[in-house]
Amino acid sequence: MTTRTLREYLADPKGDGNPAPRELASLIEAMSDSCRTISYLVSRGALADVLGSAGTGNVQGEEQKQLDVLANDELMAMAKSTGVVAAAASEEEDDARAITPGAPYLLLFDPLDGSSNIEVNVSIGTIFSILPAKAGENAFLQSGRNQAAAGYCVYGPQTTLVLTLGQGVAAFTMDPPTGQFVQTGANIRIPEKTKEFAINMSNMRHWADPVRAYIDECLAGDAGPRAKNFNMRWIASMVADVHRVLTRGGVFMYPWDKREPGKPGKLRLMYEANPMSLLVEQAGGRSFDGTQQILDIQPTGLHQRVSVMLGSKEEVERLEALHSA
Ligand code: P6P
Repeated sequence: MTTRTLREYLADPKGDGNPAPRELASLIEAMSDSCRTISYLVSRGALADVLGSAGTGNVQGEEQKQLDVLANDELMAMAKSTGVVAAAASEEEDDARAITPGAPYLLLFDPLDGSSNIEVNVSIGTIFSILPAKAGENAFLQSGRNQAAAGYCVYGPQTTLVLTLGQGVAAFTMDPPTGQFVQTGANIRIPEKTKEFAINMSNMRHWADPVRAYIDECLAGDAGPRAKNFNMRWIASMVADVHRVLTRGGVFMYPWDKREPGKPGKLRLMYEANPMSLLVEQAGGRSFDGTQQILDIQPTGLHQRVSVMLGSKEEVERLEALHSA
């Protein structure tokens, strides 16, 4: 693969000579600049005295880490600076913010997903979703299939931006000496078959029957109905777990469970499940909520939660079959 910067990629994402829409390209470049800034803050950790609690809570009722707030402020300032964001919504704020009236895009983000891992130096990340701007108070409530672009930046051993404009999935790794995002992945494909599942096993007794049946099949290994042994991973950082699935296959699950039966799941639809589902589908995988494909969900609330089962096509299809049995 010829080495291209993010800007060069956006000038010809499909390789057919057609550039990404100018305003979309400028928003994605600005997002990458913010990810570089957040990556630096994350990498300094205790040295920058940014670990620990901010002493505040968010709309989710979760304690905010200082880095959550700093990342959120960085992204909101970026949204305003671009001039192409009509309004922005964040996991960290109750309501969407009006930014630039008449601008073409809506920006949604989880500024620092997995923040419970911050103090223990485990990979975390920023997740973002870009929708076409619409008039009216429910402008954000568009299905995931409407996304103009989606992506995440994982802050791990490398800082890597993974992006889709709806024309395949590309990856860009930040080169520390220059801070430049250089393309390191093109037309990323998730292997249809896998031997790796990711779920928080401590919740097993609370799962719905089809989820329990699927995991039991995996645990039965080569003596069971799947006739192969499985491995398990759980980083408890969605960005890191999904990055692994995009990189080598697997299935990532945070399904509904009986602990809070009125809640559809833990993860949020608009700025976690939808962007991740677009990436996964664009890479040949599937993303299911127990009833339908996640990208087909018609949202009813900015912070609504959803049950998530996504990754390798064969595994998600097995889960779909068990849910319709
Ligand atoms: P648990 C991080 O807080 C997060 O929202 C996701 O990134 C992650 O997959 C999940 O929660 C982990 O949840 O219950 O295993 O701590």
